[in-house]
Amino acid sequence: MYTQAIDTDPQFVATQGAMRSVGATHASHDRLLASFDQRIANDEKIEAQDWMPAAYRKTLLRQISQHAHSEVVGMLPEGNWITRAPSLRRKAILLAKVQDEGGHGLYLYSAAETLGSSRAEMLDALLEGRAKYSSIFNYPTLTWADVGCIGWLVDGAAIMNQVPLCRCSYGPYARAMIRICKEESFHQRQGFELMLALCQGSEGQKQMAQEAFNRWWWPVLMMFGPPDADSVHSTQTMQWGIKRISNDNLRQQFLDATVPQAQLLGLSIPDSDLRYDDSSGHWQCGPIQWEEFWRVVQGDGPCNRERLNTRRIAHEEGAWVREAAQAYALKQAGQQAQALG
Ligand code: BYC
Repeated sequence: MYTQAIDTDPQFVATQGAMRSVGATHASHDRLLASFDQRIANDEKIEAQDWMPAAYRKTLLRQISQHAHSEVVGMLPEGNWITRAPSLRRKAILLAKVQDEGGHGLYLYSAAETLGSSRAEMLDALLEGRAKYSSIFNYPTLTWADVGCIGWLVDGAAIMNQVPLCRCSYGPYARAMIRICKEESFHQRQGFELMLALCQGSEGQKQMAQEAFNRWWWPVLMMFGPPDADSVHSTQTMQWGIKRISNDNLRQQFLDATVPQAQLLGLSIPDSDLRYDDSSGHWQCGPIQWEEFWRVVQGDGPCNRERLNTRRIAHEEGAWVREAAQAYALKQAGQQAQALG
């Protein structure tokens, strides 16, 4: 449980109570909103017990729960390779990485819970197809090189997107992101190292690396979200200090960092329009197929059905664990109550 949840300002409780019982007057709402806006302008952190506009709460809940779902669904493409990792060392690394992703899901569900939604409600939204998760996890991992590409490219993209989230205006989300980013950094390095080993290996290994790279390159560029002009949430979330850097700017940062890495690996980038623009000092990619992105986001990617189905089965098969944990917690609470008389 977050400690700030018990550190509640009595004046806030009184204000909330009054607003609930007699209905918020416009004046009191305007005062609260002005104070919230001022805190955002001052770059202060908003905490779970603080007043916040309903729309701020809603968009955070949407983004953090989607992020949590992405971490948990993101365990599946790589999880498929744990039994087939080519050495004990690779298996140990992959196990640790996939376990980290599960941990990220837990921190993020906990951060989202501070906004007033239960984990069961969030999971229902995922399993019933009402909540999104990252488009990238709807692509298959056909060979061992796909595991390298996920680490190098997907986690590399995740770091670009998530480091600015450590400065997010909502405290519990920002703090969760600090540890997540440290772990993502290790994930990215192990992916690059895996790709380096393949690219320095036999002709067959090099070919495997190139083919996997060809599959992941475009979906990873899409992962940053639609172009800024089509991003429905960016303007507001940037005003609120949730999103600090726009989708297109993050995509550009990723491109500039990753093209030289691909060149170092000796991989050819599957984009005949890719060029370095001397005047801006940036790499420019060819047109992104946004129809493919929206198709995947709307549930019609190569693995959408498989991923959700696997999560549904895991949820059903895990029911006994949840029931046992609840029964144990109830028993403990009963024993404690008895001991206190
Ligand atoms: N996939 O207005 P926009 C990881 C949706 S986990 C699916 O720009 P926003 C990892 C968007 O939700 C990586 N949907 O949205 C884990 C919105 O639809 P709704 C996950 C997408 O929120 C395991 C609509 O398109 N990272 O790295 O301002 C192993 C319009 O978009 C996507 C996070 O979740 C997408 N790619 O910006 C390895 C980070 N992009 O909700 C690695 C936190 C957009 O209105 N999230 N949509 O129905 C964010 O930073 C932002 O939510 C996004 C999107 C940049 C993703």
